[in-house]
Amino acid sequence: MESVEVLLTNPGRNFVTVRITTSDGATGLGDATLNGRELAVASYLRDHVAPILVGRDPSAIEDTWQYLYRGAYWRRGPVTMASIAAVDMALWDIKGKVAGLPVYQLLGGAARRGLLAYGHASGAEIPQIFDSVREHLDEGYRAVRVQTAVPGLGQVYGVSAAGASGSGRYDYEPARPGTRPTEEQWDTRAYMRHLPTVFEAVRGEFGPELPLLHDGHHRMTPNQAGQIGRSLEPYDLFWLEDCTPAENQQSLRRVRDLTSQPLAIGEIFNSIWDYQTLITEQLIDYVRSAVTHTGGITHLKKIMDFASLYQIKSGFHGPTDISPVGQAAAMHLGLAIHNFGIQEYMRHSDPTLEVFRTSYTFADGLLHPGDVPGLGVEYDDQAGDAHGYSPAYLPVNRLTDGTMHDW
Ligand code: GCO
Ligand code: MG
Repeated sequence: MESVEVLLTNPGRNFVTVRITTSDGATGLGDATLNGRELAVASYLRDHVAPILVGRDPSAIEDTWQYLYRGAYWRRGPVTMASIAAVDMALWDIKGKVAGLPVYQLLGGAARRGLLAYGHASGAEIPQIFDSVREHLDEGYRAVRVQTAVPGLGQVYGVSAAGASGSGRYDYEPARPGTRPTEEQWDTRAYMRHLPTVFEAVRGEFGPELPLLHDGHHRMTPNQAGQIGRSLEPYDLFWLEDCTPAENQQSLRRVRDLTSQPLAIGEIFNSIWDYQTLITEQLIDYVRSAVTHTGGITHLKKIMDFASLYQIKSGFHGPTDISPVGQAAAMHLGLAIHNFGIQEYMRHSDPTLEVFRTSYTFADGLLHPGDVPGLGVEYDDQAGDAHGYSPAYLPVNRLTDGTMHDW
């Protein structure tokens, strides 16, 4: 490796990208974006990773992974694992370009024609939710996540302010510009009373076939998660996501005892160890990790192979705070593994797609990473340099009495 650069850009939202150049002039890109903590990853990469990579063999992907993971002594954690992920992706990108093959071919080749994708519908009231679901169907989506406002509460995370008026679903932007997070209000009982009425209406309107998903954003206790899972069973959800914080993996036993609802967990996890109990006890159905936050293609492939022994599938995290490079990496991996389940997908904004030139496609509800050698994404320096880093944070959540809460 001749150079390891860290590129920061904000074409509407912040992205951290690693670009590795080899002595032969080949370049590879990796995504290290950690929403709201971007500068910590950029420093980790610039100050501690780039200097020790220069001069190393770019073809030695597994060895480089172990060198960064074991060599740091301090293991795991989102900053470390996003940094390793970005280097890993860039090395797979280079290997593909050198071989003249798309990365999915290096991972074993296509195991399906394309990746079933789901998008985010949301709204304040049922008619707006219907409109938002319809917009997705018109776009070709064959699976839709449904999020709703809650009567009595103000702005709720996951419900796009623009989407609430029936338009602007591409404006999904969880991090809000500013130097401090905004605060939202939360009431779990009000949410639990309201949510089944929304799914009853959506299922009634769109019929039994459309896969519907929902994200609980870690807001419930295991008992509450079991109750909401049970009350949603009649509406046949594809999955209920992050029903409870899962740092305590064993708490999912309680949820499983209470409901047969398919469960997806893991977007804030960053290593195979976060999944050990969840996978071996079959306490979840879908692995939600992002390639970007879980040590890259090399590590997430290991998690998925482990999960395959327990009939657990992928549902990789893919909001717009994963850059197009991270999205492409997820698509190559998803296309190649046997236990693919579904891929979260939202189109990035036009300014973002001017910085990151993608070659993946979305047609008839299916994503495909394309056949360009490597990951298939190019970085436009001129467009990237036009937008500097600017602070933006996810909101925080408080209960109505002011207590800090998960979201
Ligand atoms: C999802 C997520 C996102 C995250 C966001 C945090 O399911 O897509 O929950 O909305 O909250 O990516 O940065
Ligand atoms: Mg989520």
